[in-house]
Amino acid sequence: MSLTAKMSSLEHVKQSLERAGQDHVLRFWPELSEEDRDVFLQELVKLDLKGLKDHCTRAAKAAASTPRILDVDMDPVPPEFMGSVRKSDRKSLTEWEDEGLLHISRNRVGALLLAGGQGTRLGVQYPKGMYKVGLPSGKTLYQIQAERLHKIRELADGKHGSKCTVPWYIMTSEFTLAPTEKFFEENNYFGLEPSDIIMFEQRMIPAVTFDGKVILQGKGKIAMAPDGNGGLYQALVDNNILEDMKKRGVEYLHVYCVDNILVKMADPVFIGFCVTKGADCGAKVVEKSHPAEPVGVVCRVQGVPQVVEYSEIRLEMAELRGPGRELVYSAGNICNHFFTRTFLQDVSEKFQGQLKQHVAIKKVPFVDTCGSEVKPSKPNGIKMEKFVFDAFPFSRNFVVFEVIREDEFSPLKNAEGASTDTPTSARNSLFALHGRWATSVGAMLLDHHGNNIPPTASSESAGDCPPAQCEISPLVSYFGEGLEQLLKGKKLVTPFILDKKMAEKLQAQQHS
Ligand code: UD2
Repeated sequence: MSLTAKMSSLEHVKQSLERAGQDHVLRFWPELSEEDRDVFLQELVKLDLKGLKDHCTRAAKAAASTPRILDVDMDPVPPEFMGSVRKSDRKSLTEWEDEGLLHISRNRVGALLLAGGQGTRLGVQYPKGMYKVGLPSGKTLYQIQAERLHKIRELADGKHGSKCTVPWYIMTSEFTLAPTEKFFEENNYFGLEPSDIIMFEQRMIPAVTFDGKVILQGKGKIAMAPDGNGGLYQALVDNNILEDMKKRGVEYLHVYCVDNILVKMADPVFIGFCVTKGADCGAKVVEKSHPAEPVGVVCRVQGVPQVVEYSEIRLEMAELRGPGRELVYSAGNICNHFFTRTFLQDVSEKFQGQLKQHVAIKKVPFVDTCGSEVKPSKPNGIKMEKFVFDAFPFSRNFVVFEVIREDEFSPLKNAEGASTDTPTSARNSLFALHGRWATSVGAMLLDHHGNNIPPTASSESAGDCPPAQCEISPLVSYFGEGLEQLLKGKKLVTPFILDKKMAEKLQAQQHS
């Protein structure tokens, strides 16, 4: 940029900040080096300066008001809009799966990963998907997901004689884009076609103090945060992702969050169920483990589908039970959604402005008026976020699909030492599931003394006795299929890894 252009940009930024009541942002400008000024100016030019005043006022106002209780007009989702793995017969499940596999084989299905979060609770400085959960294979969450995508394509191709692709859209943020790109490149895209992995960035917005001032994180740096996983809808427009989907013929999207080690990528059963029901939008749920479990409840408010977060529901409502003692509001959101492309297009183009804003009160490091960096010991800042499920109210045909927690949901949220959702609980859930797959086809799991280890129903029921370490590569089995011919009657000394090589060896033994 020429000097004159720079001066005029600076002048424009200055005036806009003054108009927004945010002139403190340039307080340390005179102290900055020429290089830091250039970087800061570029950052400021990219900001939505017109909307800044509104953003700051709205944030301060929202943080000052008491959280809304939404449960007054709440109803469970009516049974006719619900499907359930537990309550369905084998025939229906197979039909849904066949329907899903057909669409996959015709290149109509894509997977979309929400990976713009900062993973603060886990406490790592890199994207959560790069986390190694401590499996015997050493795989990361990204690798597990990539391999499940591989396998689901293979299963669809095997059934339909196709050669399909399932594009993998990955929404990142300023924090996660570069390391994620590098990681995929270094790992050779886990064997997937690089052109089928489409990474894009969501927007960042400034964190604000309780009196509505943009927080300066450094003398020449504003504290910015991603705009929540509901930033997806804006990001789809910003990055022409919907056009890309259209070009590829993708009609159905499986949208999911990064941290569930058991996620069924592009799950054909879920997709088949939603398509069969003619849904434009769907949510996978698990039965809540107890009334106070901190997950959102998928329900209807004034007849409109939505997720009521645990902070928006009173305990007496969460505890309500039906005639069979079952929880009335039991549909726990697991951030696994189905959207048609046209629905995404509608939300992104027509309803963007109507999406709710949620307030998160956080500790945000800042520079004080003397220019010293401060790490606050108590919350001092407001981050505004949109949530991906806030698109549900715009659905014309919304469905819910309940799956079995032990088979499909074990999120990695917290660092080791926390009581739930840790690397150990995630790993154990996977071992327990894979152990059940192996024993259900007639294998025996043994410890290194040769003693039989019984399969565990779940990682939690294992208590002090963790499940046997049995890890089955997604490249061998997506959801327990194809194992009988390999494992029937086998005694497996744990830790046991069934990877492709081992599968080929076992196959060769069968034939010899
Ligand atoms: C999410 C769900 C919650 C429940 C839970 C189950 C939302 C808003 N909440 O809660 O209802 O289903 O998961 O595990 O969906 N992300 C972005 N950009 C952002 C912020 C987050 O892409 O600006 C991603 C993040 O990388 C992750 C996903 O969104 O993959 C969920 O984010 P989270 O872990 O912060 O959400 P959590 O656990 O509070």
